[in-house]
This record gives sequence, structure tokens and C-alpha cells, in this order.
Amino acid sequence: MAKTSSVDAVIVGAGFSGLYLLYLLRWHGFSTRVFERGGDVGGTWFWNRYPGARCDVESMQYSYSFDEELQQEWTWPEKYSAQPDILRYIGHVADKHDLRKDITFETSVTSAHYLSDANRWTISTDAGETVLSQYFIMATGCISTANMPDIPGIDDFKGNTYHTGAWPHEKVDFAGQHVGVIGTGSSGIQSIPVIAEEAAHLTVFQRTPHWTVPARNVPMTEEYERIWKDNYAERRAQMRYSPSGSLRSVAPMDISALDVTDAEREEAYRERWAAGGMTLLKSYNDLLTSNDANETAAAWVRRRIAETVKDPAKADLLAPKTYPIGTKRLCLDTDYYETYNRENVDLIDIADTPIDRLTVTGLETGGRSFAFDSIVFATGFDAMTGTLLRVDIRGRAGQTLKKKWEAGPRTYLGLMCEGFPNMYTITGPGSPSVKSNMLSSIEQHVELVSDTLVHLRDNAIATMEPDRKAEDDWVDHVQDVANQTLFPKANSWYMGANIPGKPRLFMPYIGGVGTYRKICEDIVADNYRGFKLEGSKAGAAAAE
Ligand code: N01
Repeated sequence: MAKTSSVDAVIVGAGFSGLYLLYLLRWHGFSTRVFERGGDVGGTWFWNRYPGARCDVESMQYSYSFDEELQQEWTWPEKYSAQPDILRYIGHVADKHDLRKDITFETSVTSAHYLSDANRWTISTDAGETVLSQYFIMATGCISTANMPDIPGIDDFKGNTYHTGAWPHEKVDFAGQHVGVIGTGSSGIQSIPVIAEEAAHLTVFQRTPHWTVPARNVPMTEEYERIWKDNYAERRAQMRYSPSGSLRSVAPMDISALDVTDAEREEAYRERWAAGGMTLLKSYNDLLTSNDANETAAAWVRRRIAETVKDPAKADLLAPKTYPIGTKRLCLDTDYYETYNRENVDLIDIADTPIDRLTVTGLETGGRSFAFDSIVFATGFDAMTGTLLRVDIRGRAGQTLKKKWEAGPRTYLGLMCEGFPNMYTITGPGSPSVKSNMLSSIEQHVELVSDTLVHLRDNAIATMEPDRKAEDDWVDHVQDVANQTLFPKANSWYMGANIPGKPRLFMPYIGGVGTYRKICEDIVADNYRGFKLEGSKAGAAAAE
């Protein structure tokens, strides 16, 4: 018989956001259950264990700020941490705060239905459990549903197949193998150099070349760590109100790329290329708003590719030409272009000749057959909405989230949806989320939700949801801000363009982390402007 229990809050997901939320809600005295699909904490870092997986935000910044003792005692081995080190950190946080005891692992939430009369969510899992909860919080991350392309014959292949976003826990040994990698986004760009070193032969299938710049990852030095730790309070405060939720190693320049000489531009790009990381895009203030300005950086990077890759035909294929630099997620790499100088690495352009089918021994494309021992799908995610829409979520009057979002996600602040009372999304579509240092955005949303639940409890407010106009205005604002940039020009997963049939619109809020935080602060200070706060707790409890 199905088990049924009742709690104040159900959280879905035990990644960075779910864990911090559990910590805060528990601290505030809310009874809380967490359901997690994976076998342990970690979220994206639990699943993305592919060779070369590491974070492209510096670890001193891609880490929790809420626990001063933790941020002082923890030591990161490298500037940009590898996946095992990040997972170890998350595991340590779970241990330190004894979080696992409230988490049910290897359990997926399959449905969440709002019961108007009782003002409760009834939440069911694939383990047959049902939980009644006043608050339902999706902390499921933005890139947690792997996109496996629908290629004919995928079950015919007799070799091994892997997806970077659902990598096995045991070591995959490519030694002596012929390996194919499909996809050249961040996951492909990180894994290709590492697989190339191990495999006998690697063939990369590229549909669209991605822009990538050197990460310049280095071991952490005591001095660098000490400077951060001595200045954490001030630096974290700056991060919270910065455009991207992170601080740059080279200061951004508030000037147009078109208002300087060629020699000045050359020097600026060289300095940032040498420093590594995302700073290149901050060289000038209009690289992501002006085609002409953007093209100065794009042409400069194309020249670096041509300098690095010895085979001119490969270099030409690797140089993006169809969309502005930075409008798909800029990748950070270690020796990506250099890898194409290896004799055991081939690059196959599938822009005009998609993969026709997988066969028993490999795959066919463009009239050619390729034989492989293993094929790696580095084909990305049904990002931002995919995981939310896989759960059967129904709000007032049985309205499904799928129906509400059929033309694209509609949220107020990326936090709540009209018609879905007391349901929250952490870093949901319409918030800075993936256009920021995720840790800054996660902490902001988690603290906002936790403070809000305390406010509701203290004021005996039974239900909270956005009003329709506030939501409509926010959806329009998110698009207006995006349309002032070059981002909509790329067929990116930000636009939903990587998933056949997905509505095309820019999903994250690109107005900036600091701007967004101030908007949220104003809204809260103005008695949660744009939200309907209704009913009394006593009434809700009586109805239960
Ligand atoms: O996924 P992607 P990802 N046939 O969608 C190709 C974060 N992340 O996993 O560009 C052939 O970027 C697709 O081609 P195209 C980060 O936010 C962070 O690499 O659509 N090819 C593309 O080349 C990142 O942006 C880190 O034409 C197909 C690739 O597969 C996000 O996760 C590390 C295809 C998918 O690239 C996603 O990155 C890793 C098909 N049918 C990820 N379908 C760091 O922190 C798709 N492709 C460093």
C-alpha cells in the first residue's frame, strides 16, 4: 500500500540548491523532505562525470558563501575544480550539516498536484510514496535532463554508448579503442582532449563549431587562496551585486570596441586571452550588443584558431562563422584546438549531412561509414524547462504546467507561476540562472524562498502566487532585455533551439545578477508586489 505522510515543504533535487534550501528550512523549523533521483547528493556534479569534466567558474567563487567556517577551512586544489573535487565538496557540506537524513535518494518525483480545498500539494514518487506538503519547491537545476538525439538505429549499435550528462560511476577505459564523440559544446570540448589522449583513435562529429577560449587552469596557490579568504566578506558582497554573480580577474572596460584603435583592441584581447576564462567577452561594453563590435572579437579568435590548428581545412571547420561569439555559452578549454593536431584525431563536419543512422558497428553520415568501439553523446540537455515538464505538475483547477508553458515558460521572476500556488522554482526560467555564476544565483533564490516562507508563516498567509499581470509583464521584460542583445541570433539551448519542437525564446534573464537582486529586494520591500498573498493558515489547516 502507498505510504502517505505530511510535511511543510517538499524539495525536489539534492544539488547545490536543494541542499542549501534544506539546511535553511530545517533551521527555520519547517519539516522538510527532499527527493533526489541520483544515489547521492551533487545534482549536476553527480551525473556529469565524463573525462575532463570541470567547472568553468573559479572555485573560490563557485562555492557556498553562507557558511563562513566552511569557506575558510575548505581548500580547492585547482583554480577551476574538476568534477570529483566539486562532488567531494558537496558531500562534505552534506556531512557537516547532517543533510542526508532528510533526503530520499534514487527516487524521482513523478507528479505534484495542487489540492485547492486543502491548500496542499500531493506529491508522488516512482517509489510509490505520496507526500502532502504546503510548499513544493523544484530545485532540479537547469541542465539536468540529458538530450539523447533521436537517431535511427540507436539500439542497433553493439559497442558502448555514453552520454556525458549520465556518465557511469566506474572508470570508462578507452585505451586501445576507436571512439566517436558527437557534439562540440562545453561537455564535448572538455572531454575531447582527454579522450584523445587515451583512445587509439578519436573521431569528432561536429554540427556547429562552438567558440571556446583557454581556461588557463592552474593549481591553487596558497597566496591566491589567502587573498580570497582574507577578503571573502567584501568580495562575496561585490559578487552578489555584480552583473554575472562573479568577479573577473581582468577588469571589464566600459567603452565600445569600435571606439579604440586596432592596436588597442589587439592588446586588450591578448591580455584577456593570456589571463584565460570568460574575461574576453568583457573586453568592451558592446561585444554582446553590437554585431560590428562582436565581429572584432570573433575575427580575433578565428585568427588564434588558424594559428593553433596546423591543418587549414580543420582550422576552417573549427572556426565559428554563423553566430556571434558569446551568444552560445562560451566554452573554456584546455588544449581543445591543439588536440586537432594529434594524428589520432579526425574531425567530421555534419552541418549539412546529419548522422543518418547508428549501425551494428558504428554510424553512417554523408555516405560514409565509421566503425567504433564506443560512441560518446556530448549532445547536451533539454535545458531549463525539460526537467520541470517531465514531472506531471498540476496547479489550480488541474491546469498542467505543460499546458501553461506550451508557448514557452511563463514565470514571475523565474520563481513562481500564476495558477500554481506555493510552488517555487530555484533558478527557474526567467531568472539569471545559467547566465550567471550559478552559486550566486542559487544562494539568492534559496534565501529569498526561505525568507518568504518564514514571512508567510509569521503572517498566517496560506497561499502565495503571482498575479497574471505581474507575470505577463515579467515575461515581456525578459524578452525585451534579451532582444537588446545579440543572444537571440544563435540557435542555442538558451533559446530552446537544440530540442526539436521546443518553443524558441530566450529563457534566462540577462538583465544581470545585481539588477535582478535589487528588483527582488524592491518587490519584497513593497509587500511582495505582483504576488497575491491570501487566506489564513487556520482556514487551510481546517480544510485539510
Ligand atoms: O551541451 P550543448 P553541453 N546531431 O548543448 C550537438 C553547461 N556545462 O553538454 O550546436 C549532432 O552546449 C550540438 O550541436 P549544435 C554549460 O552551461 C558547463 O556541451 O546544436 N550533434 C552541440 O555541439 C553548457 O553550455 C560546463 O549544432 C548534435 C552539442 O551536441 C551546458 O552545460 C561543462 C545533435 C551539445 O552542446 C551544455 O553543454 C559542461 C545531433 N542530433 C557543460 N544534438 C562547465 O562548467 C546535439 N548536438 C565547463
